[in-house]
Amino acid sequence: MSTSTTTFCILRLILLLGLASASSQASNANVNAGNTELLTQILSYVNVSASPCHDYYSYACGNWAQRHQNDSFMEITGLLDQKVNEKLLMLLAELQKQQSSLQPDSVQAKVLSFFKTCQLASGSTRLGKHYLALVPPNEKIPWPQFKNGSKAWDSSKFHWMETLARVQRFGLTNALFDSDVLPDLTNSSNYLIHLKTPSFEEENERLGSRIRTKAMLRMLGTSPQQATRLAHEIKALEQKVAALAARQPDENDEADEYLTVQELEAQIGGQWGKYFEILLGRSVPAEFVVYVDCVPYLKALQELIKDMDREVIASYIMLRFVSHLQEESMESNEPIACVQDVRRNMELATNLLYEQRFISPGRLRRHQNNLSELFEVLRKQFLKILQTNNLHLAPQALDLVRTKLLNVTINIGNMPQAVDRSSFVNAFYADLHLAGNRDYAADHLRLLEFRTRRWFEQLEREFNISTYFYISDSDTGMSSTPYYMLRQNVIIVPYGILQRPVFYQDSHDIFKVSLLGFMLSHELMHGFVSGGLMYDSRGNYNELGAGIPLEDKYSSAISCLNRNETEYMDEREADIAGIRLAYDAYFDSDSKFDQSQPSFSTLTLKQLFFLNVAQFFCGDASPDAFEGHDADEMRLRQVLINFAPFAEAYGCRQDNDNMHPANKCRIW
Ligand SMILES: *[C@@H]1O[C@H](CO)[C@@H](O)[C@H](O)[C@H]1NC(C)=O
Ligand SMILES: *[C@@H]1O[C@H](CO)[C@@H](O)[C@H](O)[C@H]1NC(C)=O
Ligand SMILES: *[C@@H]1O[C@H](CO)[C@@H](O)[C@H](O)[C@H]1NC(C)=O
Ligand SMILES: *[C@@H]1O[C@H](CO)[C@@H](O)[C@H](O)[C@H]1NC(C)=O
Ligand SMILES: *[C@@H]1O[C@H](CO)[C@@H](O)[C@H](O)[C@H]1NC(C)=O
Ligand SMILES: *[C@@H]1O[C@H](CO)[C@@H](O)[C@H](O)[C@H]1NC(C)=O
Ligand SMILES: *[C@@H]1O[C@H](CO)[C@@H](O)[C@H](O)[C@H]1NC(C)=O
Ligand SMILES: CC(=O)N[C@H]1CO[C@H](CO)[C@@H](O)[C@@H]1O
Ligand SMILES: [Zn+2]
Repeated sequence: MSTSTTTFCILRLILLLGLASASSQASNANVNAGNTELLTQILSYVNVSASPCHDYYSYACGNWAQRHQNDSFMEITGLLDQKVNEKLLMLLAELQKQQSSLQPDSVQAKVLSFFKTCQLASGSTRLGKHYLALVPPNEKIPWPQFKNGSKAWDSSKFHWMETLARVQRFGLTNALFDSDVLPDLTNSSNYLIHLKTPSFEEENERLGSRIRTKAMLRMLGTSPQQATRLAHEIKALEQKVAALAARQPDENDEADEYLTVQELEAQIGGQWGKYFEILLGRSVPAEFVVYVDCVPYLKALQELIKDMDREVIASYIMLRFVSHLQEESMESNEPIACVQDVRRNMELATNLLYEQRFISPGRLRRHQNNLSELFEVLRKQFLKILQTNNLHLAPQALDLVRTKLLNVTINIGNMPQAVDRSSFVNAFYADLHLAGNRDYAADHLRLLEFRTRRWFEQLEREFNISTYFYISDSDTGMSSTPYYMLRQNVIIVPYGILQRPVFYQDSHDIFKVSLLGFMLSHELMHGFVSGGLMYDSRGNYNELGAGIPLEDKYSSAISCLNRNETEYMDEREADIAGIRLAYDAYFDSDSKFDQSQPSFSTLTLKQLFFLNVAQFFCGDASPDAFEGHDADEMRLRQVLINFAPFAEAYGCRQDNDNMHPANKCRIW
């Protein structure tokens, strides 16, 4: 056994002894010290010169940027991620010291191997060119720019669907058409391949400008003359495809269909059987069923591509592939970047190691109990709201909502909840074989392929909540923020959130119910907002649920909320409904929480509640840095101006103060 493991044993032992011998008085003192520490941090962000009723964001977050001027993160969740990364870095250093005693095929060894590859691989193994040499369009030809000397590129050997399937195995989606494995709309137990029209909305869903496209081609080895011509033609191809995708389907065309491979080939043309075989890496029978909501588009696409220069199509697919790879890479071999790289590529393994090293079984159980307890309080609060039926829903609709609410589950750590985790995770990674030869692209490609393969394997079994975890995309894998899975009706709470300042087991409940309580109720409400209500308790499409947002009272609440326009109405709904849930859970007359004035602060409990929630939104990101949400300042303002107890807590004057307009919007 190496020295480092011994050290941990001693450390653990001391901790245990320390706890065992602590008198209740001493632990009370600890609790108070913990509360004071939390409060000190909270107050350090406050700009006392700003007026809470005029601009609560300036008041609650005014000093945040200054306090964190030397930090690379931009908000509280970034701070938590940094803590997670630092812990993982320590864990990896420990693994490194024990390297010789690690089982070569253990999850630990695989995690360490990729971390070291990230750190030690030469820059040349990270280049797009190198990836492309490892993944040619097929086994017979290279990408056009790598062709042999003066011989022409043998375009007769290029088949676009085959090449697309080959690069999609590494996680590329949304190029030419989108092909993904998702739960069946009407039965979420079953996963199906969904073929969809590609989207061109986001920047990463299309190529850059012609100049950028040309520069990329040059970087990948295309000659200057070729690059000019190709960039022009590739952009033209993308524009034609985007135009097809934007075309409204004919009234007569079926909107969506379950089609067999055989039917696809007959209706659309193209070698779909072969495509799916390559994509799934197994034989696919002619009766294999996929879900297609874009038959006319796919027909038109086949027609379009039939007459195009194959070199242009190959180059288009190649560029989209390389952009995808760039997005999936950290482009740095700094230790923290490599930790993030491990997190995003091997999330399940990382979660297991983090749990084993930093959360003892006893502590995990206490966290689980505490979190479940908090969640049950929030659930009960929403049940109470449903009883009052503010929205005047019909009894069946109300029933649907209630059943769904009762069925929401929590998954802590994004881990399978009802199995032996260690053996589950080891089995999960059993057929991942990393080369560990300091070739970054080689191992990165193996990991991307591995994750995509596991994702596609969801086709082969029914959904099972006992073994469920989300095979996350890279961004989710690197983040500690809770999220809600619509089709599984599960809230996933990453381990990273269960630490200070968001969660401190022994702190006063006001800190927990405000910040973590708000995060959980926001996620819970995602199941009960415009974009969530159409799914029932099992995540199946439900007509009755889909109708709820169209009801009078609901739709006027939406118009009210949209008086300051937002692209992200679901988020705003979840915020506005979520704050009420968390607040009432604490302050309702029948709440179990202590409502007496705490000794550690002169702020009232209600003020503490709002201050702690508000600081979830603090940060120093520029307003246009937000994706999928309004900017934090806007989010906070909307939450508070629409929630009367805020104005009461601070004695704001109605219509005189910015933060207290008379007209407030309420959904549930
Ligand atoms: C604090 O608030 C005052 C009053 O609004 C303002 O003048 C000052 O710039 C704020 N300080 C910071 C650091 O934002
Ligand atoms: C940031 O770094 C500068 C220079 O080292 C130091 O003077 C300053 O106190 C630091 N700020 C904080 C909030 O730690
Ligand atoms: C290039 O040509 C040589 C000789 O004709 C051949 O051995 C080699 O396999 C070719 N390489 C590619 C990538 O086609
Ligand atoms: C969903 O599919 C599974 C497996 O095919 C089946 O057992 C189940 O009854 C289906 N559920 C519904 C609601 O149709
Ligand atoms: C969490 O656990 C602590 C200590 O075990 C307890 O005092 C507190 O009431 C619990 N809070 C919630 C919200 O469950
Ligand atoms: C779900 O998984 C658990 C654990 O592997 C297993 O015991 C159970 O039978 C599975 N349930 C279904 C319906 O397959
Ligand atoms: C939000 O809407 C209100 C009422 O129309 C308006 O007074 C206010 O300026 C808007 N705020 C923002 C940030 O757009
Ligand atoms: C997974 C789960 O919680 N299922 C429950 C959903 O709700 C119904 C009705 O309340 C229960 O019978 C299920 O057990
Ligand atoms: Zn959200």
